[in-house]
Amino acid sequence: MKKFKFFLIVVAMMSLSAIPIIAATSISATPYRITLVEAMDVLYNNAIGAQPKFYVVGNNGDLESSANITLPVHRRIILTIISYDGGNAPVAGRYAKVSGTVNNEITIINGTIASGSNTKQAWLKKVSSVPVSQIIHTFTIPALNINIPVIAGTTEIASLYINTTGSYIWRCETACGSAPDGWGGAMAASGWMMGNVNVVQK
Ligand SMILES: [Cu+2]
Repeated sequence: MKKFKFFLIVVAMMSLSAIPIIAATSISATPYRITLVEAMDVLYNNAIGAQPKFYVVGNNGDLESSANITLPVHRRIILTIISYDGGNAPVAGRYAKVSGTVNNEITIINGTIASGSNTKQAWLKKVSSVPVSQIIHTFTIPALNINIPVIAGTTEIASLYINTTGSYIWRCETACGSAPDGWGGAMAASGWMMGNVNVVQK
């Protein structure tokens, strides 16, 4: 009887210690997928009118606020950014370079907004920078050296890892907002062209 009890205790201890190892392995092996949608013509207020805005596609399929984005630490993140926008915005040249992603690259799928037979398509093209003249926004986390220039009307896919937990600011680095000089409105509003990224064990 005593031997049997000891056996049960050993089995219980083994199974308790094994659970976290199995769970950690299976979670980190699965990529974490997050989709951002960037749209223009979102009513900011009656004085300013429309402003551009980043949304997070929520788990129920709705467009949710980008004011607080949660990302996992030590896990492959597949970040998709879909822009429904046009034109470009003033930006410093250094933000044309992709950084903080695997190989400092993103995959661009041109043609989210089809403009007829003259639209030049670039399906599944990997790039490490884009022409400054094509940038409408950026998705930038300065403290983590993550920078993804966003081309209007384009879908972009980034693969990245973040290796430190914490709370960081994400922001757009183009002057895409309202006055003064394009840095007001959306550019100064959490959930529009800036917000927090919380990197957690997930
Ligand atoms: Cu912007």
